[in-house]
Amino acid sequence: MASNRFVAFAIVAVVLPTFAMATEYFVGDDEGWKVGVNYSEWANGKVFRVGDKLVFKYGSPHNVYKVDGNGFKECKPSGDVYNNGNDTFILSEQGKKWYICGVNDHCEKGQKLVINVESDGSEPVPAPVPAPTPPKPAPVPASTPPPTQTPPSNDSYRIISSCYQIFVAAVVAMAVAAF
Ligand SMILES: [Cu+2]
Repeated sequence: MASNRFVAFAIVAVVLPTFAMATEYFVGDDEGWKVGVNYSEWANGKVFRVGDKLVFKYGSPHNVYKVDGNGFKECKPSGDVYNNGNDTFILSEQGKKWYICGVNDHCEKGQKLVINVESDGSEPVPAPVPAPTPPKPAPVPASTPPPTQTPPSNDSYRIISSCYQIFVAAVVAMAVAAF
């Protein structure tokens, strides 16, 4: 029946996006991570979600520090330095994330990135579940011919169960009687 197909579609439509959409973002795209790129502009309009990845690609003088809002504002590196030129950060929780280059005055010159990570869209937000359950193609009805027309055989039962049909039956009865 059409309703079954609709249900199948609805299930797929709801389940699919929740795990199939992890995105890998290359910071600065082809420009990579360097001085002279406007990373606010780069981030603008992008939607970062829990589970997505942020990849910093760069050449030798640069590095990456994941800092807090203050470190971002004041260009103060803190914590671990990442400097292998291909640093991947998995966005594991919601909220603002700040990244800066700690080399010389690169951060002051704009080599800094702030993003806002949003929920991954699934309702409860548990720790990332590593079990991708594939969307099962809900069984499409193979053998149910839709009996949309009221079969004449069990009218009596239906008439009892429906006031409207009682009314219709009464009208029919009167019509029959009138002839
Ligand atoms: Cu730098």
